[in-house]
Amino acid sequence: MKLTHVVLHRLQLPLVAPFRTSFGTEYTRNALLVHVVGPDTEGWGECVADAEPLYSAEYSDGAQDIITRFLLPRLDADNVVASTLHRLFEPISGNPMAKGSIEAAVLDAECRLHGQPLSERLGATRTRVASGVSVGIQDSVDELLDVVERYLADGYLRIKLKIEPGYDVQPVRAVRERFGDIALQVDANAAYSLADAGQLAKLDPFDLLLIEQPLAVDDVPGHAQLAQMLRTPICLDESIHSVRAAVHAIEMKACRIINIKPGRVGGYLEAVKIHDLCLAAGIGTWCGGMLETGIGRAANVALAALPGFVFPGDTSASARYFHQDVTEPFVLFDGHLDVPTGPGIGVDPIEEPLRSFTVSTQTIKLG
Ligand code: OSB
Ligand code: MG
Repeated sequence: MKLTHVVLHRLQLPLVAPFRTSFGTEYTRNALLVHVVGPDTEGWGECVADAEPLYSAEYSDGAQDIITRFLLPRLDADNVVASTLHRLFEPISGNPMAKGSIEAAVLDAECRLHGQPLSERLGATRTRVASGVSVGIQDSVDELLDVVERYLADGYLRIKLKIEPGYDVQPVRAVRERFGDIALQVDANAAYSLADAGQLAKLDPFDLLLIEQPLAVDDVPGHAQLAQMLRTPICLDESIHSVRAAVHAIEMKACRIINIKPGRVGGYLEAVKIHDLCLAAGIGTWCGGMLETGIGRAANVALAALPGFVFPGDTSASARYFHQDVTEPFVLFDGHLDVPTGPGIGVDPIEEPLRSFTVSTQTIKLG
């Protein structure tokens, strides 16, 4: 596939409510959209790096720099092939979110060229995906109960509570007592250490689906030890940055479940490989999210339609994040999002919201 240029769009979308996790509070989604353009096709991808390097080492300005200076120059503009990009970018260390965003845009362009939906290209077996919602840390348990009540009324099929030391057992107990037998899980974003095992074990009586990334990103052995001490299944997010990392974590019995985020692992094709590995190894998976706009969400929903995604994902409706999305909004029906059926990711940015949310653009000529 021939490409002539790439346009990077930096966007700022206000969130409907601040999103607080153990690593910080986000008020705005700083999105970096990658638009690849050729004579016969075009495609869109979303870089999930945030403005600050808190969830991971990558951040928007850095990702833009890596993309323009080190990744795009490696492309052969006359022959860009999505399935070769992972290898092509391998000499550049790390930076999976930057790499994955280019791959996503190129995949979209390839699929559009062939009139093929991305879901089909990735191997999807479903036409709609079950949606959960990730609930940020609230100022009080009463406020948390109100927020959860609203999401359940919206129809979300699973609730994920963000936790941190000092805000764990009490909110979980309150939600369990108030809402009974709902599908409930927690995400610590690496805020605990192995010395907190006793405290984390106090979550066991609440029959959580899983506890996501309790320990540090580089502490896979610690998760293996913790797994022996908890009844609640451990799910890894931050620690799984590649297929290899997934293989090691599974061999070590550090997790029974993996949250697959395409950005974190360097792209949708790598995400499919981790999915396949998990399916073969009996490891449960679900599709995570990074507060994506409709561009990244469309691709995530396509991925989440693969058979190994046995738990509802953090694939929430546009309205959970934004008053106005940059695409036609994703809407919840019966707790599910429909998988787009058009070519590629099946959605396009709409000119007006795209323009008003854009804070800068950069055009890079290829070849
Ligand atoms: O740890 O899963 C996470 C959002 C930003 C960064 C990290 C995480 C999250 C979420 C929200 O939990 C997922 C979403 O709804 O997109
Ligand atoms: Mg997480």
